[in-house]
Amino acid sequence: MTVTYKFPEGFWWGSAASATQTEGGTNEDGRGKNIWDYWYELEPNRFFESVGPETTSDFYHRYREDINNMKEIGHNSFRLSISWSRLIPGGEGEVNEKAVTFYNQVIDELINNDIEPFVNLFHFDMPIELQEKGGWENREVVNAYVEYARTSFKLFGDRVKKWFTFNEPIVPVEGGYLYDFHYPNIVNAKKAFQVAYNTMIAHAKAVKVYHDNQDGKIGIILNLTPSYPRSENSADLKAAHICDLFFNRSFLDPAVKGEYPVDLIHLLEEYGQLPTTEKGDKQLLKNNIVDILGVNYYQPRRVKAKGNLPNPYSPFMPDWFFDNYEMPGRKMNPYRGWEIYEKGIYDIMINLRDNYSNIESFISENGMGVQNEDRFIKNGRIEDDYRIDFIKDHLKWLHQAIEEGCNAKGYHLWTFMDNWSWMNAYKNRYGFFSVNIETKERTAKKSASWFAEVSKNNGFHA
Ligand code: BGP
Repeated sequence: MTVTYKFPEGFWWGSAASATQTEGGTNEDGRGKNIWDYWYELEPNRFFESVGPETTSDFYHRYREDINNMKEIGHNSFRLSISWSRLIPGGEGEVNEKAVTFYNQVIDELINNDIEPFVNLFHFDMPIELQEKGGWENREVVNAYVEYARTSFKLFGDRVKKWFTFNEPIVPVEGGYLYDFHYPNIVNAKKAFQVAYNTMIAHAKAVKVYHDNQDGKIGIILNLTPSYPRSENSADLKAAHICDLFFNRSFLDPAVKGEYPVDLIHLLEEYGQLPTTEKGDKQLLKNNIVDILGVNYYQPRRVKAKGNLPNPYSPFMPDWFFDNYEMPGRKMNPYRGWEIYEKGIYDIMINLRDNYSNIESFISENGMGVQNEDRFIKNGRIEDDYRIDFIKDHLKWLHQAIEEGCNAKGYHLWTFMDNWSWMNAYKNRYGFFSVNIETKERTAKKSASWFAEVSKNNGFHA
């Protein structure tokens, strides 16, 4: 039986990308360096096939062609990020006029093609000079970020009406301060919590500046990974609850409710891990909640109770409270090593409906990175049926959530065209369009034309 999945009027169809992963042009027009440029100089071997971020997909020069392609495949919205170190080289001080011209052109080109720009301010890309001052550990950097946000709102806020302060702010915490996959590669939980906390303060201050001066919407983009316990046993349930506190609610609660979960505060207190705070912070968080929430969803988190007690002499880690659980029979994306669990998208939305005042939200990233996609070329095009199925299966659950009253307004794929995936560089490809990394030529995959139809019909049959 064929079922029709029709989405609400005005549903946002599009995709998301980030500056460091797509722009290239890193040494042009006065752009400053960020932590990725620097880390690559330091340790190129840590990046897949030693490919760095200098040119990536060359959006800096080819954005007109790309925006035209977006239009072709039915985008009515697109998320980009501003590169802080391009707009304000060094992170503080003078604005780079060439960068203003570039982002103005991109924003205008999108609008002229009826594609609404959603603009994110920070996508893992700390200017290196500010990292040298301690990055998010340092409240001076928080102030610099707020000035950067203020400048961006002033420059582009007349045309951009959806802003996001951060993309996945937990990831620089995990990568840079717990699990060694982002610069500065520190492993220190206490610092990690300070970084997370200060990021949240930066966020709330930027929200305040926005609400005081502008009339659009401002939000944050969080990667919500539902934590599923192995069983209903209380020890497994506790492990899942703690994971949820650390990895989801540490940002979700302050962003949407304006306060941290009490359980999280107690746990950090008990282990002497509470971050340093300043007078007025609590009120700042309370008064500056988001208007809109972007949800990135790739994979669930499955956990079980700890099998062995952690070594009491080892430094504190969140992992003291849970073990990862490999569910037998789980469906995997083997290239990325991530489980595919479509229903997770529905569970997140129901949680937002029931526990987070059904805040306006959308799927701001979802997607499937696949290695060596050239093996699927037929008649010059990558036949990525696996990606079409992946999107369809997630959209079905999103549709179900909307039917049940969830306030989900759109779906953005990660990503528009193949891009530079941090340490994985160009290993796994995610785009509707493939990119030849030598010639930079773009070619539509099968999913691109499928998506054009979905957008045109505001839904699909399956
Ligand atoms: C998200 C990030 C993106 C993107 C995506 C895919 O966490 O917001 O920047 O990279 O994941 O992950 P990866 O590129 O690591 O495969």
